[in-house]
Amino acid sequence: MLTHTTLVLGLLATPVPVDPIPVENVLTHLRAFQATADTHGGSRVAGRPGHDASARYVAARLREAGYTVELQPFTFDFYREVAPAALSGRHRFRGVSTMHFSGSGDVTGRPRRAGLGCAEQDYRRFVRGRIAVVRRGSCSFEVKAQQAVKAGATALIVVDQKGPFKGNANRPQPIPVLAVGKEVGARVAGLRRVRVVTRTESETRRTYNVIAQTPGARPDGKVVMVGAHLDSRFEGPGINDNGTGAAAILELALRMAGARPATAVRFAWWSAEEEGLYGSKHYVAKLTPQERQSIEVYLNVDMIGSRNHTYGVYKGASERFFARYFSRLHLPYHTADLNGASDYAPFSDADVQVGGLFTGGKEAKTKAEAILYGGTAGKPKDPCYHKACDTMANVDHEVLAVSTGAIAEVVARYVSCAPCRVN
Ligand code: DTR
Ligand code: ZN
Ligand code: ZN
Repeated sequence: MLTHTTLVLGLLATPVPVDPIPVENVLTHLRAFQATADTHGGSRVAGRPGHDASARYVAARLREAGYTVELQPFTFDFYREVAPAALSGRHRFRGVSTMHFSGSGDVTGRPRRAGLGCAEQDYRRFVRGRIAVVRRGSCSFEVKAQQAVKAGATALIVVDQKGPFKGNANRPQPIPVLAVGKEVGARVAGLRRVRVVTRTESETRRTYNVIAQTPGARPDGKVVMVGAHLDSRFEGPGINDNGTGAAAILELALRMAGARPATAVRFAWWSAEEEGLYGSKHYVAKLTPQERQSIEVYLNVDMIGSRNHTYGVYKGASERFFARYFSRLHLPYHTADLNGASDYAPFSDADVQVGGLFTGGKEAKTKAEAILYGGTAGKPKDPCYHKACDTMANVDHEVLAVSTGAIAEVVARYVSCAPCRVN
Protein backbone atom coordinates (compact mmCIF):
# COMPACT_ATOMS: atom_id res chain seq x y z
CA MET A 1 0.00 0.00 0.00
CA LEU A 2 1.07 3.47 -0.79
CA THR A 3 0.67 4.63 2.80
CA HIS A 4 3.89 2.83 3.62
CA THR A 5 5.71 5.15 1.30
CA THR A 6 7.44 8.01 2.99
CA LEU A 7 10.39 10.14 2.16
CA VAL A 8 12.87 9.48 4.87
CA LEU A 9 12.84 12.88 6.35
CA GLY A 10 14.97 12.81 9.36
CA LEU A 11 17.94 12.04 7.16
CA LEU A 12 17.65 15.16 5.05
CA ALA A 13 19.38 18.41 5.75
CA THR A 14 16.14 20.32 5.79
CA PRO A 15 12.71 18.75 5.81
CA VAL A 16 10.97 17.64 2.68
CA PRO A 17 7.34 16.51 2.93
CA VAL A 18 6.96 13.31 4.94
CA ASP A 19 3.63 12.24 3.54
CA PRO A 20 3.36 9.51 1.01
CA ILE A 21 2.95 10.84 -2.48
CA PRO A 22 -0.76 10.76 -3.30
CA VAL A 23 -1.20 8.90 -6.56
CA GLU A 24 -4.02 11.35 -7.34
CA ASN A 25 -1.40 14.09 -7.85
CA VAL A 26 0.53 11.88 -10.24
CA LEU A 27 -2.72 11.11 -12.08
CA THR A 28 -3.38 14.84 -12.44
CA HIS A 29 -0.10 15.19 -14.36
CA LEU A 30 -0.94 12.11 -16.40
CA ARG A 31 -4.32 13.58 -17.35
CA ALA A 32 -2.54 16.74 -18.45
CA PHE A 33 -0.28 14.62 -20.71
CA GLN A 34 -3.33 12.80 -22.09
CA ALA A 35 -4.92 16.20 -22.83
CA THR A 36 -1.80 17.42 -24.66
CA ALA A 37 -1.96 14.32 -26.88
CA ASP A 38 -5.71 14.65 -27.43
CA THR A 39 -5.39 18.23 -28.59
CA HIS A 40 -2.30 17.63 -30.75
CA GLY A 41 -3.11 14.76 -33.06
CA GLY A 42 -3.13 11.92 -30.55
CA SER A 43 0.55 11.71 -29.71
CA ARG A 44 3.35 13.38 -27.78
CA VAL A 45 6.06 12.43 -30.26
CA ALA A 46 9.34 14.36 -30.07
CA GLY A 47 9.68 17.38 -32.31
CA ARG A 48 5.91 17.82 -32.57
CA PRO A 49 3.42 20.00 -30.64
CA GLY A 50 2.13 17.19 -28.38
CA HIS A 51 5.56 16.81 -26.82
CA ASP A 52 6.15 20.54 -26.63
CA ALA A 53 2.85 21.04 -24.81
CA SER A 54 3.82 18.29 -22.34
CA ALA A 55 7.18 19.97 -21.79
CA ARG A 56 5.50 23.33 -21.24
CA TYR A 57 3.25 21.72 -18.65
CA VAL A 58 6.23 20.22 -16.79
CA ALA A 59 8.21 23.46 -16.96
CA ALA A 60 5.22 25.54 -15.76
CA ARG A 61 4.61 23.31 -12.72
CA LEU A 62 8.31 23.39 -11.86
CA ARG A 63 8.52 27.18 -12.16
CA GLU A 64 5.42 27.64 -10.02
CA ALA A 65 7.17 25.58 -7.37
CA GLY A 66 10.22 27.83 -7.53
CA TYR A 67 12.59 25.88 -9.76
CA THR A 68 14.78 27.43 -12.39
CA VAL A 69 14.08 25.35 -15.45
CA GLU A 70 16.60 24.65 -18.18
CA LEU A 71 15.41 23.74 -21.66
CA GLN A 72 18.18 21.94 -23.50
CA PRO A 73 17.56 21.97 -27.25
CA PHE A 74 18.92 19.42 -29.71
CA THR A 75 18.12 18.00 -33.11
CA PHE A 76 17.58 14.41 -34.16
CA ASP A 77 16.72 12.52 -37.31
CA PHE A 78 13.13 11.38 -37.48
CA TYR A 79 11.93 8.65 -39.82
CA ARG A 80 8.57 7.05 -40.35
CA GLU A 81 7.18 5.07 -43.26
CA VAL A 82 3.68 6.38 -43.90
CA ALA A 83 2.79 3.88 -46.64
CA PRO A 84 4.64 0.97 -48.30
CA ALA A 85 6.78 1.73 -51.33
CA ALA A 86 5.45 1.12 -54.82
CA LEU A 87 7.67 0.39 -57.80
CA SER A 88 5.98 -0.19 -61.11
CA GLY A 89 6.70 -0.57 -64.79
CA ARG A 90 3.83 -2.14 -66.66
CA HIS A 91 2.95 -3.92 -63.41
CA ARG A 92 3.69 -3.30 -59.81
CA PHE A 93 6.72 -5.24 -58.55
CA ARG A 94 6.70 -7.32 -55.39
CA GLY A 95 9.56 -7.54 -52.93
CA VAL A 96 10.22 -3.82 -52.80
CA SER A 97 10.98 -2.05 -49.53
CA THR A 98 11.47 1.57 -48.56
CA MET A 99 14.91 2.11 -47.12
CA HIS A 100 15.00 3.65 -43.64
CA PHE A 101 15.48 7.42 -44.03
CA SER A 102 14.31 7.34 -47.65
CA GLY A 103 12.83 10.59 -48.82
CA SER A 104 9.20 10.87 -49.84
CA GLY A 105 8.28 11.18 -53.51
CA ASP A 106 6.40 10.10 -56.59
CA VAL A 107 8.74 10.08 -59.58
CA THR A 108 8.59 8.58 -63.02
CA GLY A 109 11.68 8.24 -65.15
CA ARG A 110 14.08 6.07 -67.04
CA PRO A 111 16.15 3.69 -64.92
CA ARG A 112 19.88 3.73 -65.45
CA ARG A 113 22.52 1.50 -63.90
CA ALA A 114 25.37 3.16 -62.02
CA GLY A 115 27.48 0.18 -60.90
CA LEU A 116 27.95 0.13 -57.15
CA GLY A 117 27.11 3.83 -57.01
CA CYS A 118 29.81 4.53 -54.45
CA ALA A 119 31.93 7.02 -56.41
CA GLU A 120 31.42 9.82 -58.90
CA GLN A 121 33.05 7.57 -61.47
CA ASP A 122 30.06 5.24 -61.29
CA TYR A 123 27.87 8.08 -62.51
CA ARG A 124 30.12 9.09 -65.43
CA ARG A 125 27.49 8.33 -68.03
CA PHE A 126 24.47 9.07 -65.88
CA VAL A 127 21.87 11.50 -67.17
CA ARG A 128 20.36 13.87 -64.62
CA GLY A 129 16.67 13.28 -63.94
CA ARG A 130 16.91 9.50 -64.26
CA ILE A 131 16.38 6.82 -61.67
CA ALA A 132 19.65 5.30 -60.49
CA VAL A 133 19.90 1.50 -60.15
CA VAL A 134 22.97 0.37 -58.19
CA ARG A 135 24.27 -2.88 -56.71
CA ARG A 136 24.43 -3.42 -53.00
CA GLY A 137 27.93 -3.53 -51.50
CA SER A 138 31.30 -1.84 -51.12
CA CYS A 139 30.01 1.35 -49.44
CA SER A 140 27.16 2.37 -47.16
CA PHE A 141 23.61 3.06 -48.35
CA GLU A 142 24.15 6.61 -47.15
CA VAL A 143 27.10 7.08 -49.52
CA LYS A 144 25.10 5.53 -52.36
CA ALA A 145 22.24 7.94 -51.70
CA GLN A 146 24.62 10.93 -51.54
CA GLN A 147 26.22 10.00 -54.85
CA ALA A 148 22.85 9.50 -56.52
CA VAL A 149 21.65 12.90 -55.31
CA LYS A 150 24.86 14.52 -56.50
CA ALA A 151 24.45 12.97 -59.93
CA GLY A 152 20.92 14.34 -60.20
CA ALA A 153 19.04 11.05 -59.80
CA THR A 154 15.38 11.49 -58.89
CA ALA A 155 15.29 8.17 -57.03
CA LEU A 156 17.69 5.38 -56.09
CA ILE A 157 17.07 1.64 -56.33
CA VAL A 158 19.61 -0.54 -54.54
CA VAL A 159 19.76 -4.14 -55.78
CA ASP A 160 20.90 -7.06 -53.66
CA GLN A 161 22.45 -9.93 -55.60
CA LYS A 162 20.26 -12.40 -53.73
CA GLY A 163 16.77 -11.35 -52.70
CA PRO A 164 14.67 -8.56 -51.23
CA PHE A 165 16.22 -6.85 -48.22
CA LYS A 166 15.89 -4.00 -45.79
CA GLY A 167 18.45 -1.23 -45.48
CA ASN A 168 19.10 2.02 -43.68
CA ALA A 169 20.40 5.17 -45.34
CA ASN A 170 21.47 6.54 -41.96
CA ARG A 171 20.10 10.06 -42.27
CA PRO A 172 17.19 11.78 -43.97
CA GLN A 173 17.60 11.60 -47.76
CA PRO A 174 16.00 14.01 -50.22
CA ILE A 175 15.01 11.34 -52.78
CA PRO A 176 13.16 7.99 -52.59
CA VAL A 177 15.53 5.11 -51.84
CA LEU A 178 14.31 1.55 -52.48
CA ALA A 179 15.75 -1.85 -51.65
CA VAL A 180 15.03 -4.70 -54.09
CA GLY A 181 16.28 -8.18 -54.91
CA LYS A 182 18.18 -9.32 -57.98
CA GLU A 183 15.16 -10.30 -60.09
CA VAL A 184 13.36 -7.02 -59.64
CA GLY A 185 16.64 -5.17 -60.21
CA ALA A 186 17.25 -6.92 -63.54
CA ARG A 187 13.73 -6.33 -64.79
CA VAL A 188 13.67 -2.68 -63.75
CA ALA A 189 16.98 -1.93 -65.42
CA GLY A 190 15.56 -3.18 -68.72
CA LEU A 191 12.52 -0.89 -68.71
CA ARG A 192 12.20 2.50 -70.38
CA ARG A 193 10.03 3.99 -67.67
CA VAL A 194 9.36 3.13 -64.06
CA ARG A 195 7.44 4.85 -61.35
CA VAL A 196 8.73 5.02 -57.80
CA VAL A 197 6.41 6.07 -54.99
CA THR A 198 7.51 6.36 -51.37
CA ARG A 199 5.58 7.98 -48.56
CA THR A 200 7.75 8.79 -45.60
CA GLU A 201 8.46 11.41 -42.98
CA SER A 202 12.21 11.72 -43.08
CA GLU A 203 13.71 14.86 -41.65
CA THR A 204 15.85 16.46 -38.98
CA ARG A 205 13.66 17.71 -36.14
CA ARG A 206 14.22 19.96 -33.19
CA THR A 207 13.17 19.23 -29.64
CA TYR A 208 14.46 19.72 -26.10
CA ASN A 209 15.07 18.17 -22.69
CA VAL A 210 13.64 19.79 -19.56
CA ILE A 211 16.00 19.94 -16.57
CA ALA A 212 15.62 21.29 -13.04
CA GLN A 213 17.63 20.88 -9.86
CA THR A 214 16.95 21.27 -6.15
CA PRO A 215 19.32 23.35 -4.05
CA GLY A 216 21.77 21.52 -1.85
CA ALA A 217 25.47 20.96 -2.16
CA ARG A 218 27.37 18.03 -0.82
CA PRO A 219 30.98 18.62 0.18
CA ASP A 220 32.11 16.28 -2.59
CA GLY A 221 29.88 18.13 -5.07
CA LYS A 222 27.95 15.06 -6.11
CA VAL A 223 24.35 15.13 -7.30
CA VAL A 224 21.70 12.47 -7.71
CA MET A 225 19.95 12.42 -11.06
CA VAL A 226 16.45 11.15 -11.78
CA GLY A 227 15.19 11.03 -15.36
CA ALA A 228 12.17 9.99 -17.40
CA HIS A 229 11.45 10.41 -21.08
CA LEU A 230 8.55 12.71 -21.83
CA ASP A 231 8.07 11.88 -25.50
CA SER A 232 5.75 9.20 -26.82
CA ARG A 233 5.75 7.20 -30.01
CA PHE A 234 4.00 8.57 -33.06
CA GLU A 235 1.31 5.92 -32.67
CA GLY A 236 -0.22 7.07 -29.41
CA PRO A 237 -0.32 9.31 -26.33
CA GLY A 238 2.22 7.23 -24.39
CA ILE A 239 0.55 7.39 -21.00
CA ASN A 240 2.13 4.31 -19.44
CA ASP A 241 5.17 4.75 -21.74
CA ASN A 242 6.21 7.14 -20.36
CA GLY A 243 3.67 9.53 -18.96
CA THR A 244 3.89 7.49 -15.76
CA GLY A 245 7.62 8.03 -15.22
CA ALA A 246 7.46 11.69 -16.27
CA ALA A 247 4.48 12.38 -13.97
CA ALA A 248 5.99 10.51 -11.01
CA ILE A 249 9.26 12.42 -11.09
CA LEU A 250 7.41 15.70 -11.64
CA GLU A 251 5.39 15.11 -8.48
CA LEU A 252 8.55 14.13 -6.65
CA ALA A 253 10.26 17.33 -7.80
CA LEU A 254 7.26 19.40 -6.70
CA ARG A 255 7.33 17.77 -3.28
CA MET A 256 11.02 18.47 -2.92
CA ALA A 257 10.68 22.11 -3.94
CA GLY A 258 11.65 24.36 -1.09
CA ALA A 259 13.62 21.61 0.61
CA ARG A 260 17.36 21.89 0.90
CA PRO A 261 18.50 18.31 0.72
CA ALA A 262 22.02 17.35 1.71
CA THR A 263 22.59 16.21 -1.85
CA ALA A 264 21.12 18.13 -4.76
CA VAL A 265 18.67 16.17 -6.90
CA ARG A 266 18.65 16.91 -10.62
CA PHE A 267 15.51 15.99 -12.54
CA ALA A 268 15.46 15.46 -16.30
CA TRP A 269 12.60 14.93 -18.75
CA TRP A 270 14.21 13.54 -21.90
CA SER A 271 12.91 13.95 -25.39
CA ALA A 272 13.30 11.68 -28.44
CA GLU A 273 13.94 8.56 -26.34
CA GLU A 274 11.61 6.68 -28.66
CA GLU A 275 13.62 7.70 -31.71
CA GLY A 276 16.89 6.38 -30.26
CA LEU A 277 17.65 7.86 -26.81
CA TYR A 278 18.60 11.14 -28.46
CA GLY A 279 17.85 13.44 -25.52
CA SER A 280 19.80 11.51 -22.91
CA LYS A 281 22.64 10.88 -25.37
CA HIS A 282 22.84 14.58 -26.10
CA TYR A 283 22.84 15.43 -22.40
CA VAL A 284 25.62 12.97 -21.55
CA ALA A 285 27.69 14.01 -24.58
CA LYS A 286 27.58 17.64 -23.41
CA LEU A 287 28.88 16.87 -19.90
CA THR A 288 32.49 17.61 -19.07
CA PRO A 289 34.38 14.67 -17.50
CA GLN A 290 34.07 16.47 -14.18
CA GLU A 291 30.33 16.93 -14.51
CA ARG A 292 29.98 13.30 -15.46
CA GLN A 293 31.89 12.20 -12.38
CA SER A 294 29.74 14.41 -10.18
CA ILE A 295 26.69 12.23 -10.82
CA GLU A 296 26.46 9.83 -7.90
CA VAL A 297 23.77 7.82 -9.65
CA TYR A 298 21.33 8.16 -12.52
CA LEU A 299 17.90 6.71 -11.73
CA ASN A 300 15.75 5.99 -14.77
CA VAL A 301 11.98 5.89 -14.62
CA ASP A 302 10.42 4.45 -17.77
CA MET A 303 7.04 2.64 -17.63
CA ILE A 304 5.93 2.26 -14.03
CA GLY A 305 2.18 1.62 -14.24
CA SER A 306 1.91 -1.46 -16.45
CA ARG A 307 -1.44 -3.25 -16.21
CA ASN A 308 -0.05 -6.78 -16.24
CA HIS A 309 2.96 -5.69 -14.26
CA THR A 310 6.09 -7.08 -12.67
CA TYR A 311 8.44 -4.93 -10.58
CA GLY A 312 11.77 -4.93 -12.39
CA VAL A 313 14.57 -3.26 -10.48
CA TYR A 314 17.62 -2.39 -12.56
CA LYS A 315 20.76 -4.30 -11.67
CA GLY A 316 23.38 -2.26 -9.90
CA ALA A 317 23.98 0.23 -7.18
CA SER A 318 20.41 1.14 -6.29
CA GLU A 319 19.13 -2.45 -6.17
CA ARG A 320 19.43 -2.73 -2.41
CA PHE A 321 17.41 0.42 -1.79
CA PHE A 322 14.60 -0.82 -4.00
CA ALA A 323 14.84 -4.25 -2.40
CA ARG A 324 14.29 -2.80 1.04
CA TYR A 325 11.27 -0.88 -0.13
CA PHE A 326 9.57 -3.84 -1.80
CA SER A 327 10.45 -6.18 1.04
CA ARG A 328 8.98 -3.81 3.59
CA LEU A 329 5.76 -3.68 1.57
CA HIS A 330 5.80 -7.49 1.21
CA LEU A 331 5.75 -7.09 -2.54
CA PRO A 332 7.64 -9.24 -5.03
CA TYR A 333 10.28 -7.72 -7.30
CA HIS A 334 13.03 -9.04 -9.52
CA THR A 335 16.24 -7.82 -11.05
CA ALA A 336 15.57 -6.52 -14.56
CA ASP A 337 17.95 -7.44 -17.32
CA LEU A 338 19.21 -4.28 -18.90
CA ASN A 339 19.48 -4.28 -22.66
CA GLY A 340 20.24 -0.66 -23.36
CA ALA A 341 16.60 0.04 -24.17
CA SER A 342 16.13 3.27 -22.26
CA ASP A 343 17.80 6.51 -21.18
CA TYR A 344 20.05 4.88 -18.62
CA ALA A 345 22.21 3.50 -21.45
CA PRO A 346 24.15 6.69 -22.30
CA PHE A 347 24.88 7.12 -18.60
CA SER A 348 26.15 3.59 -18.04
CA ASP A 349 28.17 3.87 -21.27
CA ALA A 350 29.81 6.93 -19.68
CA ASP A 351 30.55 4.93 -16.50
CA VAL A 352 27.88 6.59 -14.40
CA GLN A 353 26.15 4.25 -11.93
CA VAL A 354 22.57 3.65 -12.97
CA GLY A 355 19.44 2.33 -11.35
CA GLY A 356 15.73 2.40 -11.95
CA LEU A 357 12.40 0.67 -12.08
CA PHE A 358 10.43 -0.88 -14.96
CA THR A 359 7.04 -2.58 -14.64
CA GLY A 360 7.06 -4.24 -18.06
CA GLY A 361 6.49 -3.58 -21.75
CA LYS A 362 5.45 -5.71 -24.68
CA GLU A 363 6.99 -8.94 -23.43
CA ALA A 364 4.58 -11.62 -22.24
CA LYS A 365 4.26 -12.43 -18.57
CA THR A 366 5.63 -15.88 -17.79
CA LYS A 367 3.79 -18.49 -15.72
CA ALA A 368 6.27 -18.04 -12.91
CA GLU A 369 5.72 -14.28 -12.96
CA ALA A 370 1.94 -14.74 -12.89
CA ILE A 371 2.28 -16.90 -9.79
CA LEU A 372 4.44 -14.28 -8.12
CA TYR A 373 2.66 -11.10 -9.21
CA GLY A 374 -0.83 -12.21 -10.24
CA GLY A 375 -2.05 -11.02 -13.61
CA THR A 376 -2.19 -13.05 -16.81
CA ALA A 377 0.51 -15.40 -18.06
CA GLY A 378 1.10 -15.34 -21.81
CA LYS A 379 -0.17 -11.77 -22.16
CA PRO A 380 1.99 -8.68 -22.56
CA LYS A 381 2.83 -6.79 -19.40
CA ASP A 382 1.65 -3.64 -21.15
CA PRO A 383 -1.07 -4.61 -23.63
CA CYS A 384 -0.96 -1.17 -25.26
CA TYR A 385 2.81 -0.78 -25.57
CA HIS A 386 3.51 1.72 -28.40
CA LYS A 387 -0.13 1.69 -29.43
CA ALA A 388 -2.93 4.25 -29.68
CA CYS A 389 -4.57 2.59 -26.67
CA ASP A 390 -1.75 3.64 -24.33
CA THR A 391 -4.17 6.09 -22.70
CA MET A 392 -5.27 6.87 -19.14
CA ALA A 393 -7.12 3.55 -19.22
CA ASN A 394 -3.80 1.74 -19.72
CA VAL A 395 -2.40 2.50 -16.28
CA ASP A 396 -2.76 0.45 -13.10
CA HIS A 397 -3.15 3.04 -10.34
CA GLU A 398 -1.93 0.75 -7.59
CA VAL A 399 1.20 -0.20 -9.53
CA LEU A 400 1.83 3.46 -10.30
CA ALA A 401 1.41 4.35 -6.62
CA VAL A 402 3.81 1.64 -5.45
CA SER A 403 6.35 2.56 -8.13
CA THR A 404 6.20 6.27 -7.36
CA GLY A 405 6.76 5.46 -3.69
CA ALA A 406 9.75 3.31 -4.62
CA ILE A 407 11.39 6.08 -6.63
CA ALA A 408 10.70 8.62 -3.87
CA GLU A 409 12.24 6.41 -1.25
CA VAL A 410 15.30 5.49 -3.28
CA VAL A 411 15.95 9.16 -4.07
CA ALA A 412 15.55 10.04 -0.37
CA ARG A 413 18.03 7.36 0.60
CA TYR A 414 20.57 8.58 -1.91
CA VAL A 415 20.12 12.14 -0.77
CA SER A 416 20.90 11.18 2.79
CA CYS A 417 24.09 9.26 2.20
CA ALA A 418 27.30 11.00 1.33
CA PRO A 419 29.20 9.27 -0.07
CA CYS A 420 26.87 6.41 -0.81
CA ARG A 421 28.06 2.90 -0.13
CA VAL A 422 25.14 0.83 -1.10
CA ASN A 423 26.58 -2.54 -1.88
N1 DTR B 1 12.56 1.17 -24.57
C1 DTR B 1 11.50 1.48 -23.66
C2 DTR B 1 10.82 0.29 -23.06
C3 DTR B 1 11.73 -0.68 -22.41
C4 DTR B 1 12.05 -1.89 -22.86
N2 DTR B 1 12.92 -2.50 -21.99
C5 DTR B 1 13.17 -1.68 -20.97
C6 DTR B 1 13.92 -1.81 -19.84
C7 DTR B 1 13.98 -0.79 -18.92
C8 DTR B 1 13.25 0.39 -19.15
C9 DTR B 1 12.49 0.55 -20.30
C10 DTR B 1 12.42 -0.48 -21.19
C11 DTR B 1 10.52 2.37 -24.39
O1 DTR B 1 9.79 1.93 -25.29
O2 DTR B 1 10.49 3.54 -24.09
ZN1 ZN C 1 8.52 3.33 -25.75
ZN1 ZN D 1 9.69 4.38 -22.60
